[in-house]
Amino acid sequence: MTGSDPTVEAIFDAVAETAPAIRAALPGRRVESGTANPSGESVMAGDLYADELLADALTAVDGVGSFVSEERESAVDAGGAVGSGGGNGDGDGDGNGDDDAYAVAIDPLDGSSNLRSNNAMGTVVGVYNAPLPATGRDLVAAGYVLYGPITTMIVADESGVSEEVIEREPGGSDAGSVSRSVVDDDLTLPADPLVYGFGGRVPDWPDEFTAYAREIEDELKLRYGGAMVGDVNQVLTYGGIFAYPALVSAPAGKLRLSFEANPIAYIVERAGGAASNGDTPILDVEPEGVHDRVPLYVGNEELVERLEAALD
Ligand code: AHM
Ligand code: MG
Repeated sequence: MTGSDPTVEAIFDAVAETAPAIRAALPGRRVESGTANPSGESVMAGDLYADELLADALTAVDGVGSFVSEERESAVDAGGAVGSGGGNGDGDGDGNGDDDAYAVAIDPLDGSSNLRSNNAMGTVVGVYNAPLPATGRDLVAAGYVLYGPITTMIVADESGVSEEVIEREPGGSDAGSVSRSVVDDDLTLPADPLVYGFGGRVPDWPDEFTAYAREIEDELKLRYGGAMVGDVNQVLTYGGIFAYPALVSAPAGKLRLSFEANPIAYIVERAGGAASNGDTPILDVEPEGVHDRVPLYVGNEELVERLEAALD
């Protein structure tokens, strides 16, 4: 359940309605497609299929001006100028800015390398009130679908964070037969953190991060599944910290600012936590390009602050 913006609501309806179709299509799409994405990574058949379904569903939403995807070099123009006015796409041209539309940024299948091993993955969504590249402060809402044993969707806007269960109605097969049931309408990070998950190979971690990790290992329980959405969902559920750090071989880390780090930072900040690139809140990081990467440290505020101090 989100606040009162009908365009944002329609965007999350479209994502929820697409989720069962994406899930149903995965068994036959666990192989590499033979192509690479703009970040130079090998793309699975499931990535391409999810990207196509989401592009079709989201460009059809009134008030969506552009669709930008981790899997595409450039934005898909959905009609309507993306700006700072409110995203209702009403086209009335009255000059009050409410003709402006939103840019929707998508990671269609986050953690898709987990397709082979049949582990969790997800779809990440950022709704920006500015053309991309933009900072995370231009987000008006963000969310993710988690394809775990059940399909859930985390939705955040200025009113807070909620968790929904996404289900296809019995016997239903079309998009209109998908239900969204709110199971928690005020998701907040537990005060006593329990879990951590850090990506990358340990020998590739900078020494300062390794020292921090050694402390955290004594305090928290390791939970790392190889899909950011799954690992962040554990942090939202149990409290803790997730990181895909700066690496010696890759100082910008692995995750993409526009499609992964910003939406997750928006959600976790709204849930009472913090997200940093090591010295700056993720939402304040100025992008140079849509496919920029960024180190991501996200979770309970106290743990992220300690990490920033350790890297200082
Ligand atoms: P993807 O969106 O191409 O799947 O890549 C991002 C994923 C994240 O979900 C996850 O945190 C990270 O890559 C895992 O990387 P690694 O396999 O190096 O642990
Ligand atoms: Mg991803």
